[in-house]
Amino acid sequence: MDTIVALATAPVPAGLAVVRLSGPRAHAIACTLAGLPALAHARMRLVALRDGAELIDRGYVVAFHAPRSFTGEDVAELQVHGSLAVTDRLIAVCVDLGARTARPGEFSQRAYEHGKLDLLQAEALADLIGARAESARQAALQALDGVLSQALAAVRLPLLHALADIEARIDFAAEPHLAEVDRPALTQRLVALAAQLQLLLTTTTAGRIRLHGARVVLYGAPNAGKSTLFNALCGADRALVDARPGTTRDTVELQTAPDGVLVTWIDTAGLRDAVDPVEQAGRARAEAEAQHADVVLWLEDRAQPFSGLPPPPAATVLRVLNKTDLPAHPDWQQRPEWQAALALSAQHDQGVAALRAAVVAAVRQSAAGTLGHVVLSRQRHAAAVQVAVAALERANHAVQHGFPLELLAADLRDAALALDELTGAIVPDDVLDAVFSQFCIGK
Ligand SMILES: Nc1nc2c(ncn2[C@@H]2O[C@H](COP(=O)(O)OP(=O)(O)O)[C@@H](O)[C@H]2O)c(=O)[nH]1
Ligand SMILES: [Mg+2]
Repeated sequence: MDTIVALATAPVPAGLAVVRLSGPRAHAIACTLAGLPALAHARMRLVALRDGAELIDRGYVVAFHAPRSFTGEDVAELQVHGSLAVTDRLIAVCVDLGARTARPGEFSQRAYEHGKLDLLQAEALADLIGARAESARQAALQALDGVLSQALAAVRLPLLHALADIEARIDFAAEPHLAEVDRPALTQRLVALAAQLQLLLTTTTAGRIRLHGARVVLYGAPNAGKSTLFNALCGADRALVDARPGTTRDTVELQTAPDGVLVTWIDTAGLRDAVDPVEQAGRARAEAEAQHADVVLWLEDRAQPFSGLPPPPAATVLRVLNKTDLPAHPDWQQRPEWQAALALSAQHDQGVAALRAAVVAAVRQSAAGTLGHVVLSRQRHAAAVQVAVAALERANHAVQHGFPLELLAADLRDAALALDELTGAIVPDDVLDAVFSQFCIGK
């Protein structure tokens, strides 16, 4: 096994930086740099780090002895001044002394290979490092602690028992004392396992919202004040909003974290001229955004009559009446569905905080999930669970129709395999590569 080295902190000037080594030569290289004969486990030492006679920097060195380290291998960390000149030179010397530079995610991959983390936990670690809000930090940390792995084990173990049961009957088919398969009981077991997985699948939306944020779309007729409200809600000045001007999409997005909840605000733009075909395309896009939104803010101008827009196609719609600083149009008195609408003035920042709080509450509800801390957070997870559910359904079909036990066993094996791919117990190399290549170098 090679010894790898990389900068574990961000490659920018900073107060401190950490260079990390992992592998059989990690301690020897650190000792050479520090001029020490040996390094005790987990004890920091202030040392002069030298390339031969030349001082590179002064800093701390700490060693972790296998298997009591992040990767499960011998690890050494050099904590130095956060200068790229220092860390580049240190890494170059480590390479001279026999290390090679690490690939993206290679430290985490080694931790996985040495059983320090399962694949779900390795992904959770990447999510934790990338977490931009409390909701994401909490979700990632729960998964890192193994709550998702445990929820899957609770399905996998009974599944393996059922499989072992069937395989025993196949292997000892000639034995007269072995009872027939109790098909109704087996059906019951399989249905229960499939239901557990289906429940897990329902957490996918909550997982996405916790880790990547809820999509909140501003919907409404031109001039309702969507862009003004967008800016007020984001608490961003124009410059920041303009940071992502009409790219290929007709919408402007900005992410903030009010109250620790990640929200991507989406202003649907381009609804300027009702007869213009471009405007029609813009409206179609706005409607598509609304359809995929977690929350839609339907904005109307209270000083004007109702726009006549159709209700947006979304699960959660919050009705908002804007321009309360102007006299209300009498039309609104005849619209009972708008009586409970939040009234505000985007331009004068009146009522905006209340709307933001209402959005946070709605997002919290969508992120609540059905299994507490357990959420599926990636497409990979949902896809694998779906494969397992489909295999269990095939197995059930086989049981009910009296198919040969061999077919039943194959279906159960497929289901178990899908779960094993998820945790990484058994996993094809391309899946591994896909997971770890999402990491940055040094993680
Ligand atoms: N009086 C008043 N005018 C507003 C308010 N919010 C927006 N406007 C004005 O309404 C017009 C349209 O606003 P804009 O945000 O561009 O609407 P959009 O087309 O829905 O994005 C602009 O002239 C805004 O200044 C408000 O609360 N009160
Ligand atoms: Mg606008």
